[in-house]
Amino acid sequence: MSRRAASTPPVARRILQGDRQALARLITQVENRDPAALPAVRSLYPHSGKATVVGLTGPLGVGKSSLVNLLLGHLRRQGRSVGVVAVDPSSPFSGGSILGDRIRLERPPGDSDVFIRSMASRGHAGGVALATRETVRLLDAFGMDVVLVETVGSGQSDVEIHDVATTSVVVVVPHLGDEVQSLKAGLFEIADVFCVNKADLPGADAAARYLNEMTQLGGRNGGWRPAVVQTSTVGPKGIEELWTAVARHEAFLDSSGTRQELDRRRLTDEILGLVRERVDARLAEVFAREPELQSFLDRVVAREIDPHSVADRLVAEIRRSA
Ligand SMILES: Nc1nc2c(ncn2[C@@H]2O[C@H](COP(=O)(O)OP(=O)(O)OP(=O)(O)O)[C@@H](O)[C@H]2O)c(=O)[nH]1
Ligand SMILES: [Mg+2]
Repeated sequence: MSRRAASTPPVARRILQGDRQALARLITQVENRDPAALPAVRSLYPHSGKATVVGLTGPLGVGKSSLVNLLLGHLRRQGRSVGVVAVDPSSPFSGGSILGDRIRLERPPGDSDVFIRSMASRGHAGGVALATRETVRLLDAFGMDVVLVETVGSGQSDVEIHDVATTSVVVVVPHLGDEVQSLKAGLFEIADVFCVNKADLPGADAAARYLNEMTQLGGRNGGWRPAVVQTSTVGPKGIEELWTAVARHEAFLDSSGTRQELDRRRLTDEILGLVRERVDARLAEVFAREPELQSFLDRVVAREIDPHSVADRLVAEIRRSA
């Protein structure tokens, strides 16, 4: 047994052997930010980086879960294993159905090549991005060919999905009224594929035309012009085209060398974020602990000395204690 294998935590070994319960438990630990998860999470990292990670984001009720459901069926018919992560859904996936919405996921019972997970973002301030990223990575390491991630596109979560997904699909519906605002607020920039869902309703052609015009204007990094597809989950229609658009973007990532570039940029951000977290915690600890710094703070409050002086002292103190 190699040294690395010998040092692999048993949980990680079980996950690599396909133990779904071990996977589910580790994801729960990650969600709870339990430090006990770290050794397994770290040792699984080298097994990640193989999955196609597709983010589906967009305003409430546009049909993201319905599309995930149909994509899941499409991919399973192609024999691919699929992980599903739904972040803060109003209609959470659970046990093969989407609660509150009665949408059955297209999955034969006991299908071991599908793993579905809902995660709440509420009460996890700042931790959603981290938990989502790690969960996707664990499903990737577990061996899923494709991971589908559903997020509601509002504010911060848009950025998160772009940080996690290799292809970001922005879902909209024919009547673009409110969505145009959301698109302006950031969804437009992250789209690799636009999906005009509910194309069974009037106005889908006009919406697709509008989006196509918009994508012609934008000079995007890397030279990819977002694809625009129309789908309907009643019928259904356009699911294969949606997947083809995703696959085309994935192929572009490889042929253009963008995949590696993106990976490097994201991992840089991740590493800097991790360092920042640690440095922040350490700074707060030293500042609270050192009576001298606290007395300096009193003098800053009294306007006797300025904040810069104390910042210099704090940096010096950190250096000394390191
Ligand atoms: N007419 C029509 N209705 C659809 C279509 N796709 C989804 N719906 C309906 O739209 C509603 C919302 O669908 P979901 O799949 O739950 O949408 P969602 O974007 O996941 O919703 P949230 O997770 O709550 O943001 C449901 O009532 C669906 O039946 C479609 O293609 N055409
Ligand atoms: Mg949903």
